[in-house]
Amino acid sequence: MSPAGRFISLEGIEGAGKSTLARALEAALRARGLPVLLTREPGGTPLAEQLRALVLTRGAEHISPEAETLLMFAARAIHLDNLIRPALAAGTWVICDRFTDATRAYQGGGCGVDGALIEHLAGAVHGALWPHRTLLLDLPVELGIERVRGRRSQGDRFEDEHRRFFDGVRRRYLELAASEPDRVRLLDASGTPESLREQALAAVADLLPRSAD
Ligand code: Z5A
Repeated sequence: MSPAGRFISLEGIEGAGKSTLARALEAALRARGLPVLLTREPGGTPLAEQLRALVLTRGAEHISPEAETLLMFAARAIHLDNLIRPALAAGTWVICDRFTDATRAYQGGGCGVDGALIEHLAGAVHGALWPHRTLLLDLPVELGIERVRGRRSQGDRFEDEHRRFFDGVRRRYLELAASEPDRVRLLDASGTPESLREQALAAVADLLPRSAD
């Protein structure tokens, strides 16, 4: 039987460089001979990607932060059942671009959804299954906005939110890193992609099998 895989999530405000780092980390782990699955939230499976499109695309109809939260966890439940849990059980390393910490930071810290609701849903949807390591890519909000400015012509409903929203998101992320320092590792995302990759590899080094480090 394969040893259980490792679950790594990447978090941060928009433009922090998660997607760029996810690809670099995937390549680095593969180079060490490890089987890797790169996935993202919301999304990751065909049905969960449909929920992603639904929740991220601005529509005329109002969606409350609580409804957003429920949709995030619905997509997460599908993603866990159909992709993440089977991959981990098969010994695959899962790199997930965002997970429940994003709900805590965006819906909780940014939109003011009751933390007790988020924790209740997290418990119901994934219980004790949390990432073995979460890499929090931290950078000033202005720098994140600068990096993604002009990339999308219409912007999605989250990127239309103002800076104060992202300040709240970043603050909540930093609180999470302070409260769970073993799982959530803070990386300085203001430097080059290469420096971020080195920080990320150092932050997961203790998870690597001895022959692969
Ligand atoms: N969301 C939520 O509200 N609740 C939840 O529970 C979950 C998600 C799971 C989609 O997420 C939205 O869903 C997100 C939160 C919400 N909305 N927002 N904001 P996403 O992860 O798919 O989208 P995103 O956060 O907008 O990702 P992003 O803007 O693509 O950022 P990124 O992945 O962190 O960055 P990147 O694509 O790697 O890089 C952005 C740009 O910066 C690009 O031009 C790069 O070439 C450049 N870059 C990257 N790294 C660097 C460095 N180190 N230096 C300079 N430039 C760099």
